[in-house]
Amino acid sequence: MNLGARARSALSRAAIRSQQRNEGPPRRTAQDLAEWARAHLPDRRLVVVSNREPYSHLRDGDRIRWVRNAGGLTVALDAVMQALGGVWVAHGGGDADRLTVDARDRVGCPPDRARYLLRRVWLTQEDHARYYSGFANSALWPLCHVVYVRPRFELADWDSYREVNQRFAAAVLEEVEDQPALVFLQDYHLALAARFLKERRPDLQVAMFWHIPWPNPEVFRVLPWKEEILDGMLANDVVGFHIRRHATNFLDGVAETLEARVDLERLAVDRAGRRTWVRSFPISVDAEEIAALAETAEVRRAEAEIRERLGLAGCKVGLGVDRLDYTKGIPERLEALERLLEKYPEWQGRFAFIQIGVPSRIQLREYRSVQVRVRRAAAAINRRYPRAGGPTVHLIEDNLDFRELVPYYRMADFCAVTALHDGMNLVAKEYIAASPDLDGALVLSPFTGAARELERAWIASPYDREGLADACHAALSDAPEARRERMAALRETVLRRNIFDWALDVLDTIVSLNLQTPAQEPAAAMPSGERGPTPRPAPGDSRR
Ligand code: GDG
Repeated sequence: MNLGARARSALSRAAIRSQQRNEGPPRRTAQDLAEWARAHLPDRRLVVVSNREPYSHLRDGDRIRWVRNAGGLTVALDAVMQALGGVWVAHGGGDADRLTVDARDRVGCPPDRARYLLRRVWLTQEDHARYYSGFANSALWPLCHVVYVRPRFELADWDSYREVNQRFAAAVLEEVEDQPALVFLQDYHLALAARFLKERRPDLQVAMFWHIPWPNPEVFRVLPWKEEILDGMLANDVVGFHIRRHATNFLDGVAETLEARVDLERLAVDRAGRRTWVRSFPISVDAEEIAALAETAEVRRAEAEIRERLGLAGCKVGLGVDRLDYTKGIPERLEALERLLEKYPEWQGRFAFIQIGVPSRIQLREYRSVQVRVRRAAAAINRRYPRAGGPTVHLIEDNLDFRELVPYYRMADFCAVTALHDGMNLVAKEYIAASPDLDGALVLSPFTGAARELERAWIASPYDREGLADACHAALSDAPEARRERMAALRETVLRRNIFDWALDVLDTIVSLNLQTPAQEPAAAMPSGERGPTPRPAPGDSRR
């Protein structure tokens, strides 16, 4: 063993010991976040804005019930809002949402013990078809994820997107009245909202977090409304991405598209007398809560029940958990698993794979088509490699409650996260947080944001079927001590930076960078790395 490998192994052993003693670096908590807000936002309202609401109300016969919505963004920010209070502005999508709001379209959340207000914005079916399914999910989503699904650009979708962004901004302005506020916009549905907010209230602090990748300028420049999208985003004081590459892609796109001073060293854009800071903040999960949940007797019982129900006795188990989205690389994963069984026949009959695939955006053709591909690939494996206890691939097309998901995480011998391109991918971190006995392995695509942090995962490209099959084999056959070392190191990473660290970093950066933002156009010389004004390509320019 060379020196590097020895040092890494010693560190991992230390990590195992520290995991076993449940030690580790001091962790940020919801309490820390609340204290930070009391100290730094004493006289300002906090307003979070996202398309998706954290809780929906649904009709259930004569009754109304509420559900907490799944999805990385809503789950993460709900924990933050419960700690901080304030207002969350979002689209009211539940069929009983209108029946549960007050005269100002607000409802307390969580509905059983209100900690903050949810202000619902109403969208018509036409808005939904054009702003959400159209521009957001058929233009921006495929544009930003470089996965070879061609984006569709429709003028009517774009018009609707602008109009809905205006409506979200109007709801925020109503909520803040004439008070100072920090408005935190979420994701690609709301790229124009900051511009509408600042037009009316230039004094508001406004920041945006872009939860999905930002493409390189070669890809970005096909967007017919690229100037307007960038103009909208540059109305924010801070724009955040998960990783530095997405931030620099964004800055490169600005430099190519607009007349602006792009400072690659300070990661800032100066334009029309104001500055936008661009930063990376890798998001995480509420790791302690997931870890605690995974240790409960209820989860252990559920795990045993699942093993029994799916006939998994004596079987190694692999797991995938995703929205059924073409970006998540699910068909590619199943093809690699078929190759695993072919190339390493010792796993035939001794290995089962559980794929939880939450139906998503099913009104769009590409999403229906990924669902069909996944079903076919699972059926093909089950035909070719039958297993005595039950099917080799169990496809669960259901939206489970998060508590129901944890036993699957806990029981899996490996979890496969094989996104073709992703912002972060929270499933990778949730799986690690839910593996307290260190008996698990992560097979991870290098095209996820998580791969930057989770270096001890088995990194394998979903585009390389052979390599991915080999990585799954390695994850299954690794010696027990080596597995534990890897998992301990991964857990240390995930537990070191949880969702509260992310929120604190983002909010503290917004507050402190805003203090540094020059009121006037900065006259100071730009440091090296600066790019001067970039000429806007003329119409008909061959670079378009
Ligand atoms: C976007 C970006 C970025 C899954 N199945 C169920 C369920 N889930 C939850 C998981 C996890 C979340 O959904 C998925 O999070 P991801 O991060 O993988 O992906 P996206 O939803 O595409 O999120 C992504 C994220 O925003 C945050 O910034 O990481 O890159 O694409 O939390 O647990 N939850 C429940 N039932 C399920 O069946 N309750």
